[in-house]
Amino acid sequence: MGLIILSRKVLISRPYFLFALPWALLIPASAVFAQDADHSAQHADHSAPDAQHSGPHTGMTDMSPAGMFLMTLASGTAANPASSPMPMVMMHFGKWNTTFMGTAFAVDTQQSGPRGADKFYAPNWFMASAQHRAGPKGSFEADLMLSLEAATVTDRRYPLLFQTGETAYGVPLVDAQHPHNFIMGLGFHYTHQLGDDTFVDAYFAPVGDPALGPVAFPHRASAMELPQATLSHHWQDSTHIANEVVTLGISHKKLKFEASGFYGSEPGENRWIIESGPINSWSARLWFFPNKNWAAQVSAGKLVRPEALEPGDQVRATASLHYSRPMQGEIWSSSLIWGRNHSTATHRDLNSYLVESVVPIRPGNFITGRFELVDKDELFRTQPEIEARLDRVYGSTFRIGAYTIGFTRDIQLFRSLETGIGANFSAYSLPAAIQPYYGQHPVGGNIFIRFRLRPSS
Ligand SMILES: [Cu+2]
Repeated sequence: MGLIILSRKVLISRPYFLFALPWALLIPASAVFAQDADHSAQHADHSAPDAQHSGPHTGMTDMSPAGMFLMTLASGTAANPASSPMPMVMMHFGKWNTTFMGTAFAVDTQQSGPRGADKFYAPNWFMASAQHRAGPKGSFEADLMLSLEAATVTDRRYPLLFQTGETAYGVPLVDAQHPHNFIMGLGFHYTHQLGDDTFVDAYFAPVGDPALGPVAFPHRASAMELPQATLSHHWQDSTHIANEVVTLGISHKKLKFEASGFYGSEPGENRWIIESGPINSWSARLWFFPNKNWAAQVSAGKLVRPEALEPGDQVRATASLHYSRPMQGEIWSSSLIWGRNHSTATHRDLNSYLVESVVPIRPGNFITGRFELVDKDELFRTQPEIEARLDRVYGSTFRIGAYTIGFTRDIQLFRSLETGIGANFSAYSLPAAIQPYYGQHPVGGNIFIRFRLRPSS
């Protein structure tokens, strides 16, 4: 299976119309915003090239400290380092400050070996927020995040060797990643400034991101140039789409503590609906922001029955460290993440470790990498005889290493979209016991186009 992208077969068989869907969302929106250039649009990284003052807030109207506090959030109540890029378009309507962000990739992936596959797919998300003062010390914000992956990732999956988590057509996904829900987020924040450096915030989200784990990979600064999911997703940040999320937080100076209650089940296969259930799961997270370049968190949570087809609950613990700083007129961003799941059904503790970075070597030229070690015990879930035999000779859990290196180059195709073309390549390490099923040296590759809403400057 070579990386032959433009063969005749590929051109005929691939559903290129899928390109159109995320664009259909992004292009008209960005065209509208581009006309509004005068009073909108600051780019967090470019608006503060000297990095001495604080980023994306200029150009906003009537923005209180509580409002600025809310502006720093990337997904739910999780935050990238303050100096991370936040490519958002800002507009104001009366007393409302609104922001718009969007990213879409069109990807051709090829994965080697007996369990590999290839596919054309398009991960994407689009987010809008509207913020309003609420009293002299408070601010209210509503967030809506949408994804069309349920349409642009056909067959309820895209191939990704060694990936596990959730189901497709009633069968656990193995060597494949699920699409995200149409309504990825629908949440409401209220933040109140108690003192000079003290804020309390409340977040309620029928669909949202509880206080557990780092910023999820689709929104993480260090993962911006990698379209594919992390193998650690269900160890670290898979709760970014959860239902009935209630989070209360308090921050003082460089520390922030948050606690959440939420419905623990992962999204079902119907990605178009909003699910609901009892608030049966909880999490807590402590953040430390030593300065604008660093963010660190530790968090833990209990997820009641997260997987539809697996008995038992999960106790998840995560810790992560994130660093961003200006470089080459862009931003260099890195993350170091650990996540562990304890299953109450199997009593196994499974660990995951991730290092990830995107380095601008020149303006508009990014080298990116991601290295992961993940303990997987679900790779043979759909093949019980093989699973039982491996369990006798080797054990239940296989430590997989994934080593990805990639490059993206910005090309200027559209005035209102940051367009880039890129590629990445992954090699894997795996125990000898499972090499008969994956090959000795499984590899994967992706070639992609990336579109991101460009703030007009
Ligand atoms: Cu996800």
